[in-house]
Amino acid sequence: VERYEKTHSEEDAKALEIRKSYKGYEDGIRKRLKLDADNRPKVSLWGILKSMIGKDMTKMTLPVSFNEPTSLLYRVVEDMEYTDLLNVAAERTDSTERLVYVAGFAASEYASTIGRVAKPFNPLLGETYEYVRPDLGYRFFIEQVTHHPPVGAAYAESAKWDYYGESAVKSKFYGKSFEFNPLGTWFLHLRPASGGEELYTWKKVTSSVVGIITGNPVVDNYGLMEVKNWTTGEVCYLDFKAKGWKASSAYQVSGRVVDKTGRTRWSIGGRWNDKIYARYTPGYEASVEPPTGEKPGKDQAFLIWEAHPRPTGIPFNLTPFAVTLNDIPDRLRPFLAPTDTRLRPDQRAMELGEYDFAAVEKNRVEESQRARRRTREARGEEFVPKWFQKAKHPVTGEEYWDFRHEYWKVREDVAEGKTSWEQ
Ligand code: CLR
Repeated sequence: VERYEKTHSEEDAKALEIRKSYKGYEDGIRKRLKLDADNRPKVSLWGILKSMIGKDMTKMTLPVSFNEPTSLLYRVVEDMEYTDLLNVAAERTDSTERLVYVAGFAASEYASTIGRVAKPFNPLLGETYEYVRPDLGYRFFIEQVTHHPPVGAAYAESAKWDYYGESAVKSKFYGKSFEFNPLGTWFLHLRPASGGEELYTWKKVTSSVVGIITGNPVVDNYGLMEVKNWTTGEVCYLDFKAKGWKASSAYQVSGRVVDKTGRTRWSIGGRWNDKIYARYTPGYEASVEPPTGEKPGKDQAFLIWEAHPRPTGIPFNLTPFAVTLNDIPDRLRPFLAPTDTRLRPDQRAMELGEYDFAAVEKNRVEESQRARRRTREARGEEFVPKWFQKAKHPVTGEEYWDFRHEYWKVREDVAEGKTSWEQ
């Protein structure tokens, strides 16, 4: 497809464009929260949830002590923790090898779910969030585009790749488990160093909380994931195994990369909470054991991804990456859109351990959201997202949320005093 053929000067132009968004991020990332331990009251999940079997999470009113100081928007940005894999993928000259690393990236986001049995805040309609990493060369933007069902549309970009999609999660509490089923497709445009541009897509697997009844709730992730390269026809199949009774099956992920004729090229295996390996297995699929260092050779497995450590002294079981998200340095404040999640007082209070104030503020912002909806309804108006529009995807033909690429331009104009956020 001609649209996806780009030259390297365009890649440089893209890097320059992204650099304009670095304004406000000069102070670098935050390493800690004010709290070094959370003292949320320990409540029995089952005690509260047992009367809610069959409901989805949006229909539940839960005490704020069930929350973590993140939002569903932040949970999407958390996909960005291991973008180094996308940069590695772009450097590989063999397209099946690129797919190995892209699949590693798709699997990498699950490590952050360990120990996170808490409810992220539900974004308000039209709430936005921007996140820029000058040190890593990318920028990320997300907008809550619908409230029922809750959908966030996101767009991340770097010199070598663009990653976008929607986070729409269907949830249901079954008693034995609480299931979260992501519906949207994620798209990746990769610009390999060897030239051209490729499109990859995949859908996320199911996340679930098990062990609620026995009082030992843990997050599991399971299901099949198909990472497809639309440009070459190659596919990576990944199987996330559900946690069974045997400890050995926990966190297991395995799979293979096949070429466009269906012939296996690589086998993949490991644990999504720890390390994932690949092994060159032309024409057959094989188990993937961590390399022993003994018989080095082309058929030895090699590491494609490793989870970052979880240092102590961070509350709510957040990852070090998640800690950086709600930070609001003084230098950044003047550039933020008024809809930015960092400005939400309830999440800020939660992060500071002021749980009662968080509950009051959460109630207040949600009430004013209801009032805005009533006004819209009385006027016969419908909410229109500001930065994304529904469109048909030019390659896959699916409906998706198209980023109009306006946000960063407006931000730049606001920074130069040429306009204000509410034009
Ligand atoms: C999974 C990966 C998706 C985005 C996503 C959306 C909803 C998240 C889910 C992820 C992980 C599990 C999750 C869920 C919302 C609520 C649920 C955080 C990140 C937690 C574990 C529910 C806790 C139970 C409460 C009732 C206390 O791309």
